Amino acid sequence: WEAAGHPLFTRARIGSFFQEKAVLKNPFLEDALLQGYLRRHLPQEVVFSDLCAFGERVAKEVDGWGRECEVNPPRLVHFDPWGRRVDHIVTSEAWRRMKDLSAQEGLVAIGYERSFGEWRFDRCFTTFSSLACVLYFSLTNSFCPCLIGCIFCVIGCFSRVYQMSKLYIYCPSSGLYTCPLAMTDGAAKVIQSIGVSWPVEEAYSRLTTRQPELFWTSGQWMTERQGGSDVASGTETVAVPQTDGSYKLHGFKWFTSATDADMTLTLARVQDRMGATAPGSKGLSLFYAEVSRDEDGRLRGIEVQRLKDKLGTRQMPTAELLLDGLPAHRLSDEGRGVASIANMLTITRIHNSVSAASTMRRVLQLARDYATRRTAFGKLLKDHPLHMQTLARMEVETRGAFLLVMDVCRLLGREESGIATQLDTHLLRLLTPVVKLYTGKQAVAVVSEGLESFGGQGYIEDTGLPGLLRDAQVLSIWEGTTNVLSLDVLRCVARSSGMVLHAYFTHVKSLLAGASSVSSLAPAVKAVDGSLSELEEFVQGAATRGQSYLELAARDLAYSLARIYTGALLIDHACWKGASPSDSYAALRWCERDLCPVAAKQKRGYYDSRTPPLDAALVCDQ
Ligand code: UCC
Ligand code: FAD
Repeated sequence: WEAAGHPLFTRARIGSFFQEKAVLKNPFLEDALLQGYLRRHLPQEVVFSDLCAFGERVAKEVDGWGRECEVNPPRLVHFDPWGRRVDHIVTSEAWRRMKDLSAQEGLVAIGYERSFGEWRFDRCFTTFSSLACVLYFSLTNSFCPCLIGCIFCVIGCFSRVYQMSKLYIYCPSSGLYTCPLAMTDGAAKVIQSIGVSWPVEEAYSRLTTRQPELFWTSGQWMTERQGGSDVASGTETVAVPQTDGSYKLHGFKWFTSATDADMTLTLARVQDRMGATAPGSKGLSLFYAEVSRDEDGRLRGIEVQRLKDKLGTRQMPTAELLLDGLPAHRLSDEGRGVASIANMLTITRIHNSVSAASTMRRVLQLARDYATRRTAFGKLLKDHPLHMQTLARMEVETRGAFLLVMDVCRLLGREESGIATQLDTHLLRLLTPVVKLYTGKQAVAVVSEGLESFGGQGYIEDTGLPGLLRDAQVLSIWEGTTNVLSLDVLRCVARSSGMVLHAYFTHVKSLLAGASSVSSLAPAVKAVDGSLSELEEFVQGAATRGQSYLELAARDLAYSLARIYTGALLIDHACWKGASPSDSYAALRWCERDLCPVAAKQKRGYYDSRTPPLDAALVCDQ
């Protein structure tokens, strides 16, 4: 065209160059660490082939639905054309497809398909029956039922790793459907721990089914206007006993996500005959309610006040609900509401962490692809060492987050399969708030950097990239803010009389012991070991300090726990015989940071009694 004498940019032309977009490829096949981790822990072809096929589906089909959920967000229709109140939350076709897909792919079900009866790994291996298995095999040349049980149990205890790996490749394409799935999983867990019997046996089977037409999702209605963190003081909802033993709930729930759910778990205060309720945590009980409609199509006992206008998570309806006589059943003993819903918090906090790690991974996969397509200053971005250094730093964060998250999933699976040691149980309790608070923050930083790696295009709405950042921002807010979870760390340390920390120190040391002979990792081992000693010293000194000192140190303590443990996991993974040089490099890089900020800040007097007034004066300086 130019050769023919026409200038390139005439009025009607916009130039001939168009940037190729970043392409989402199969997120499972694109993830070397995920594959390595699973190869190390799950030697099963069946898991690989399922994840590979699902990854293909995510890239080719599901990602488009996720986009549709974003551009076609839910809306609330309050009235029908004749003025009757209907409170319909209209969701997109894609959002509804996500529900069916979630059931078909077993995204909740996998976590509960551990139906291997009495055959337990622990029993088989802690008794002489394992010897009997071997004898049986050598005599008959076939597996005895017990050995098969052993194998199944190994599979069973890794069900959570398998399930969460699947969610990990799904999450950024799910249009946030992973949010209702998290709450659904949490509700199933609560029911399982309370006992699968009336009135929740049908609910349990629907929450954990693979059949789309039967599948239910659950809500988690805890937050009220006076408090989302301080649920104990903030909950005003009352439960009025009915003559048949059920209850009617009256109150106002300020945030209820995925409000198109089929059921919910919620908290309320039981009214006595005089209409009085007990205050605080001791007055809260846990309730189960179905979200149903009467013959006129009206919601039973619920009015949807409005949908929230949110920064992100726009794909999903989040509503304010007036509970106006919602029929419900009490699931916990009176006054045991918070303790009973804690199992749900554990599950949803782990899902949150999976989501954080997976969003980091996704933005990196796209940034990596883009770096092979975008040219600046005469060469592709991938050939600019400074650009690759930036991506490499994101990669180190993402690898650390992934290993920390998967380790907590492993611990959860062990606990649920009945093979957890006391150490595992303590670690699971301690690391659940730690992984949630740490990865929630990492996700915002990594995704923000990820957007920048696309230059201006990272800021353009219909690339789909800004939504990743908006959605990441919520990960540190819901399911417990960073500070509230830091205080939860203190709580579990105090309530276990320090046993959770003892488990932590023991396990980190055992991870490091396995690396003692690997010279290339020596600097990393030394760094983690040194930081662990500093942390131990802090903990010993802190035992004599008051509560306000500990609360000031809580966030830095949680960060220290996260960084040191993650360092040990990266080292451990780098020692595995199938590890790559990049695994070692990532471990070395991670361990170059300040792994124990709580020790450094303590030395600088950050938690002394003279600091809070200085902080307050600084904040309030006019
Ligand atoms: O945000 C929400 C849903 C959003 C959507 C879900 C997305 C999921 C991921 C999706 C990815 C895409 S639902 C709202 C979430 N709300 C919170 O997380 C509340 C945050 N606040 C807290 O966590 C507080 O620490 C409270 C509410 C737990 C504090 O309550 P209390 O009553 O003041 O606390 P207490 O008195 O210390 O604890 C009461 C009992 C104790 O048991 P007992 O009496 O046996 O000693 C505690 O040990 O509850 C027990 N407990 C726990 N147990 C409290 N927290 C825990 C825990 N984390 N684990 C085990
Ligand atoms: P506050 O408790 O008022 O916290 C404000 C600030 O104070 C925070 O920075 C917090 O860290 C800090 N803070 C509070 N207490 C302390 C303390 N003791 N020490 C130091 N700092 C402290 N809730 C549900 O129940 N169900 C849902 O489905 C649901 N969906 C949500 C969806 C979205 C998009 C969002 C944004 C929220 C949702 N929530 C839901 C609510 C969410 O769980 C709460 O907003 C969250 O737990 C924080 O509670 P809050 O808003 O009352 O904040």
